[in-house]
Amino acid sequence: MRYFRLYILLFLMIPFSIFAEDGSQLWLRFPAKNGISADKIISKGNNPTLNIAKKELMNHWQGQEIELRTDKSLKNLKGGYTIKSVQNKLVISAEKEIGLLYGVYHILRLQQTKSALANLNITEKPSYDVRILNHWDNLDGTIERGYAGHSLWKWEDLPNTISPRYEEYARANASIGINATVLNNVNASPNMLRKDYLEKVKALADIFRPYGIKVYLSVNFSSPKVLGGLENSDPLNKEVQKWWKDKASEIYKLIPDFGGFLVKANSEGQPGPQDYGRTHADGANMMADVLKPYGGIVMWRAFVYSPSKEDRAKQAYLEFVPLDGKFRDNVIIQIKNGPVDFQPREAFNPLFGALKKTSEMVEFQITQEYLGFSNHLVYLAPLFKETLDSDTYADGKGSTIAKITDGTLRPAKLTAISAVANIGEDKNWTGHHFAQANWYAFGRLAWNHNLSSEQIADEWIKMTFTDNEKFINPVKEMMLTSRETAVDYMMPLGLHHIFAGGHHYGPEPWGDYKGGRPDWSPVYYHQANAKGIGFDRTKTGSNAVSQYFPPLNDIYGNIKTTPENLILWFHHVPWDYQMKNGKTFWEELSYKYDTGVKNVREYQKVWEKVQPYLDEERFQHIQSRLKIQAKDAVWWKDACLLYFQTYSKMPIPYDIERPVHELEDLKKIKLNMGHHN
Ligand code: BDP
Repeated sequence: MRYFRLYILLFLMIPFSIFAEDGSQLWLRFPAKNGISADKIISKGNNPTLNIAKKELMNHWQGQEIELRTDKSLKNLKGGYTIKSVQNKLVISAEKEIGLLYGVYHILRLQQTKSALANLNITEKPSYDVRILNHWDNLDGTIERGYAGHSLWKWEDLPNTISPRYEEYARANASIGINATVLNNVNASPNMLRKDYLEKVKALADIFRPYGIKVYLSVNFSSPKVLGGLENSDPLNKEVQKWWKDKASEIYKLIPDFGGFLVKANSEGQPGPQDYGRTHADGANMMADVLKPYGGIVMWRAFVYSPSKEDRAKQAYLEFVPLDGKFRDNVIIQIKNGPVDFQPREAFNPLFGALKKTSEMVEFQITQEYLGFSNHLVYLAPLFKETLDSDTYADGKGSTIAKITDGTLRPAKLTAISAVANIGEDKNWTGHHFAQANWYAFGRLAWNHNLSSEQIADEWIKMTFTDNEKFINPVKEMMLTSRETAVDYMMPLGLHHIFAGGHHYGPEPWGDYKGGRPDWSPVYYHQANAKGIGFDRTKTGSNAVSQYFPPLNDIYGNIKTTPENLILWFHHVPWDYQMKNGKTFWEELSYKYDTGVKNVREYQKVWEKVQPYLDEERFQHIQSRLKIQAKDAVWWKDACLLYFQTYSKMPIPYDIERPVHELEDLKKIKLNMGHHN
C-alpha cells in the first residue's frame, strides 16, 4: 500500500518535473541526453576537466565527430581555444584542458542558439586573466545586499555534506568563462581564516577545480589580532608578518591553487593599515609577500572614504594616486566603476588610468542593491559597457577603461575584472529570472569585452527562453532599454545616492541624517535649494573635475559641454537652466521621471504579449515583478518630483500624469530592511 502511494505520487510528479519551469537550469538548456557516443570523441589522457568536457558532449552535442586536442603552442591564447572544422570533424584545441572545456561550451552555445556550425574557424582569447565573482556571503548564511535568498555555501554542513548546487554553480560559471570566486563578504569575518573554515573552503575548491575555478577569500585586516591573539595587526610588526606567512602556508597546504586575498581596509569602519599609521601599500605588500611564493595575488579595494570635508567622490583618488608605484607586482587595485558607489549612473572613476605603475581592475555590482533588488528588470550589460568604453584620455585619446585594465595599453602584469554576485539559494539562483542575464553578461564581457550588449542579450534570450523572433525582438528591446529606464525613474540627469538610508530600496531625497554621517545623506548628494539642484564638482565647488585627464576636466568643468546625463553629477544647475532641447531643467527632470514610468508600463504590455511563447511559471513570476516595478517607478517619480518641487516652485508640465501620492505620506514609508548606511 505504501509503495503504491509512492508510485501514484511519482506519477503525479512527472508532468511537473517535465514542465515545471523554476529557472534552475539557467541558460544551460542543451538538448538532454542525446549527445554523441564516446567513440565520436577523440582525445588523449584522463583528466577531470577533460572528462567533464567529454561528458557534456556525450550528453548534449548532437553534431559531428569532435577532437579535443591540447597543444602547448597555444599558450599565447591565455586559457583560450580554437575551434576548426577539419574535413568531417570539429577540432577544439587549447593549451590546457580548461580551454577545451570552454571550447565545448562554445559549440554547445552555437548549437543551442541555432547558429551556423559549418566551416568554423574560431579563435578565442579572454580579455582578462582573472574573471571573478565576489560573493558578499557571511558565515551565518546571510548575504549582504543579496536578494535571492540565503547563501549557497552551507558552512555548517561543509566539508562533510556537499550540496549538488556547488557543482552546478561551477558548471554555470565555466560555461561563460568565469574562472575565479571570492566566497565571502568584503566586510570579512576573521573566522574565515580559522582552520575549520579553511577545511570547508578546501571542499569547495576541490569541487570547483575541474571547472577551472580558483577560490579566493576576503580577509579581515585585524585577523592576526582577533584570531591569532597578537597584540596588534600592524603590517610592519614582524610577528604580524609571520602570522600571515604561517596562514598562507596553512592555506596552500589545503588548497595548492588558492587564488589570493580580497581586502577592504580602512573603509566604512573596517580595520586597515592606517589604524597603525601605515599606508594601503604597506598593508597590501605585506600580504602580497606571503602569497608570492605560491603565485597568489592581493586584490586591494580602492573603495575607501571617511566622513570628512572632502567630497566623497574624490577620496579614493586622493589616497591612492600618491601610492602609485609602491605596490608589489602581485597586487591589483580593485576599483568600483564609479567614484561614489554603484549608482544607477555615475561618471567613471577617475582612478582608472591615473595609477600608471599599478595594475587596476574594475569592480561592478551585479546584485541590484541600487537598482530595485530582485524586483526590477534591469539588464546591466549597457552599464558595464558604458564603463568599459569610457575614454579616460590617460595616455591620450582611446585610453578606454577596457584598454587600461586588459593590458593592451599598458602591458599590465595582472589583468582582472570582478563583480559582486547576485546569486543565492533561490531555485532560480538570482531572484528575478532576468537577473540571470546579468550574471551571464558579466561572464561574457569578462571573457570578451568587445561583445555588444545586444549580442549578449540575444544569446541569453535564445538560450534561456526561445528562439522565436516574436519573443526575442520585443524582449531584447525591453532589456536593452531597461537600464536607462531605471535611471529615468530613479535618478536621471546625474542624480545619485538619493536612496532611502540603510536598505537602499526606495526614494528618500529628503533624507538628511543630522547627527549621523552627512556623506550618507541624500541631501549631501543632490544639494537642492531655491536656486537649483546638483553637486558642484567644478572649480567653484569640490573640483573633482580636476581628477580627470584633459580634455575631460574641461569638458566636465563646463556646464555647456558636460553630457546632460551627468549634469547634476558635476554641476549645481538652476531650475530654469535651458537644456539642449529648449526645455527648462525642471521640465526636463519631470519628463525624465515620466519617461521612466511610461517605459515600465510599456514593458508590462510587452510581457503580456509574449505570453504564448513561454511557460506559465516564468511568465507569471516576471509579470508579478513588473507590477512591483511599475508601482515603484510611480513611487520614485512622485517622491522626487513632489520633493524637488518644494524648491523649484514650478509646475509639473501639464502633459504629465499628476502625482497619485502625497509627499507627506511618502516620507512616512519605512521599509523594514535595516542596514547601516
Ligand atoms: C556599499 C554597500 C555595503 C558594502 C560596500 C562595499 O552598501 O553593504 O559593504 O558597498 O562595497 O554599496 O564595501
